[in-house]
Amino acid sequence: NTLVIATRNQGKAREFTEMLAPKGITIKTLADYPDVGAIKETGSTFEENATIKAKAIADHTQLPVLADDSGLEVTALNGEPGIYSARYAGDHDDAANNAKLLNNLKSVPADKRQAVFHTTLVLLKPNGSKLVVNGEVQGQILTASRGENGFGYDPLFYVPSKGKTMAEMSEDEKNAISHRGRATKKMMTQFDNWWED
Ligand code: ITT
Repeated sequence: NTLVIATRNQGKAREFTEMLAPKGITIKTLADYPDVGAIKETGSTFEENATIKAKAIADHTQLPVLADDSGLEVTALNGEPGIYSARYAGDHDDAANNAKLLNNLKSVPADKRQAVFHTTLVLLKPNGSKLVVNGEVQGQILTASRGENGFGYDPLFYVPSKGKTMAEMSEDEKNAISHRGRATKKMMTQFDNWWED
């Protein structure tokens, strides 16, 4: 009765653990599998990369797996950083990524700073049974960080309908409207079918 979340990102792990709590299943993450090496995300889409992560961990653990590939698509940057969001500034360093984003947008005015957060979730069993769902949320990139919660690009991602950045929201508020929250809600409606499959 165990689901492995194929992530090393503690922010993602925290959000999924909270959202999946009502399911009453045992959640593990890659923190429980320290012997798993780096997984090369060689795909060219969110779905390809989520599937690569899910397959590697389903093969390794022989357990059902949830993988998340996500990123920020900024209109004025032709959709960048997109699938490269984690390593935008080289290493996976949230502060450096945010600084690079602000720098690349420094001449872009307030009304041209639209962005989308995208998540693709892949559920995969060792027997090959697979479920794919997507979620998105629209926002704007601010010119300076606001808020202390969340992770990654959250302090720069302003959601007009809430009047807050993602980092100014509580975890429940973020999960209610975020790309990952929306994808997870869709996943939940099909989860039991997949789990029994
Ligand atoms: P795993 O592959 O181990 O899951 P990762 O952080 O490398 O962790 P991704 O390859 O999917 O994950 O990279 C997504 C990046 O996009 C992530 O590192 C953040 O910088 C950003 N991101 C994704 N979801 C986010 C969110 O809810 N809030 C802020 N930034 C987010």
